[in-house]
Amino acid sequence: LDATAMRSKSVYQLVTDRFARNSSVTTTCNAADRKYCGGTWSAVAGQLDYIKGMGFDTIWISPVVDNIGGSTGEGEAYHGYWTLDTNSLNSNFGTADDLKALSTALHNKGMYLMVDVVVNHVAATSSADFAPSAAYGPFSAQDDFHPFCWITDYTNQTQVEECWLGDSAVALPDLNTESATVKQFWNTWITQLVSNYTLDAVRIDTVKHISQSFWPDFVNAAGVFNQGEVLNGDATYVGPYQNTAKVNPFNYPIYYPLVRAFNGTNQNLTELTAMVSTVKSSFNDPTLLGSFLNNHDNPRFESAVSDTSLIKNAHTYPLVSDGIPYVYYGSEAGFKGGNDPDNREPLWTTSYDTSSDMYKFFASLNAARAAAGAASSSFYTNQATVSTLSSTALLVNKSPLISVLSTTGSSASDASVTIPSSSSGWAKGTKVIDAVSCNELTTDDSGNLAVTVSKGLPVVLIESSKKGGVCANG
Ligand code: ABC
Ligand code: CA
Repeated sequence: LDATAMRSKSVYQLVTDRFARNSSVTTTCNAADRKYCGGTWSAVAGQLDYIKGMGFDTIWISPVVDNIGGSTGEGEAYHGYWTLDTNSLNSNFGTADDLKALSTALHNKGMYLMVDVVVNHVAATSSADFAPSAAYGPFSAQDDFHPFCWITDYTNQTQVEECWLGDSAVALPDLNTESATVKQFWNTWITQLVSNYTLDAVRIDTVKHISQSFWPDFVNAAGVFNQGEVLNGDATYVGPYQNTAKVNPFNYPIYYPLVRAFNGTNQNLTELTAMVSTVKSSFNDPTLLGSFLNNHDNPRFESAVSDTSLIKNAHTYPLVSDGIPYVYYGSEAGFKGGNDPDNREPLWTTSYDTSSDMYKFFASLNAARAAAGAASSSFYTNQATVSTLSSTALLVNKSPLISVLSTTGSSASDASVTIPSSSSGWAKGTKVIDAVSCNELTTDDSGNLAVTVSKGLPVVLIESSKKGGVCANG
């Protein structure tokens, strides 16, 4: 997938070890134990209809390469980020043929595969006395690494790039990504990985821990769309990774204000609207950022918020605003795990229930997004306007999709807001449908639309004539 093709995709993020396993495996999986639970690529391939049924067309799977084995002070490498030999696959998840079969199975369903890649480091249970060996595959020379030092100050960019992540239990020896051999290796490696497994996109780990000058050649060698992790909430810090380094970051700058906007009733919305403006001025193209509410590194939103309407409003934002939406597995199942490792629960305990309220909710949002994209060729490239309609209602205008998000919560009495014709562009007597309630509304003689927010639920509107698969089942 190139950027143009990726814009219309909607991504489901999963941790391979936790999403699906062969039904003959019955051992208990406690996320808190930080152990392998038996998830595999072939089991993922067996549950693609569950993902597709929610309207997602792309999966991001956790890293696939060989990791350090055994147990450490921080458990096992079930998440896949503790690379040993990047030239081999992690056999806990299957074989090369299994991974190829997953890629093929996706493509046969009109779906796409994004694989997580770790370029910044390998892993070890030693730090100061770490000595690379042949077990590290291509990186067996001391020169392939930056000398040992811990990152202790995240505001010191030299440290962030050249010192090591991790701690004394599991160190992440930092690769010398300035070295010509290391650079050359990675560029060839990513070309081959994409080709061997027919990958459609890559998720790049720890982007800010490598010099910006490393990235343009690497993403060019990948040749497919990339979404990169620059874990920082400051848009002016993250922006240059897109503008100069050619990586498309996840939208961490929006993530923090988004969580704060909905993590209680009647929160102030101006931090979020202000950040939308800052993002617009900091990135060349905000419509290529990765939008998310949950992921594997942060406590699930549901760990702090139990109000079902606040949860739905917060989850709506990434799907109806700018950027490529990412939904973390388990959001559809009401998982509430907090910090890593609790946010990496096994999904098989839910029996892949497609009848839950949240499962259907994500299907409705994806249908609305797809309908908007089908109705207007500029839907994905035009930047949304985000403003407040009242102190508790946010208007997200990404024409032809117009949403009202509310912070009042599920116990609130009905509230009325008006979407003016001047922002919607709707003429008088236009019929629009709410993808969430499936209610149909009609604009008044001035083209304004009176919207009743019921039980604090989000309202996701599109003209009825453009509704496509929205509310196809009633
Ligand atoms: C293990 C244990 C954890 C334990 C941890 C210390 O060690 O499991 O319980 O807490 C992998 C595994 C993890 C594992 C780590 C380390 O390896 O998944 O389970 O944690 O062994 C990426 C991946 C992540 C992965 C790695 C390593 C990197 O998404 O899953 O972790 O390959 C930093 C990195 C970031 C990394 C993240 C986990 O750590 O930059 O790439 N994620 C500040 C710093 C950030 C820092 C963040 C969290 O804290 O600036 O650089 O991320 O430590 C905002 C600010 C931000 C600030 C946040 C907290 O607040 O703007 O700058 O981030 O307002
Ligand atoms: Ca580094």
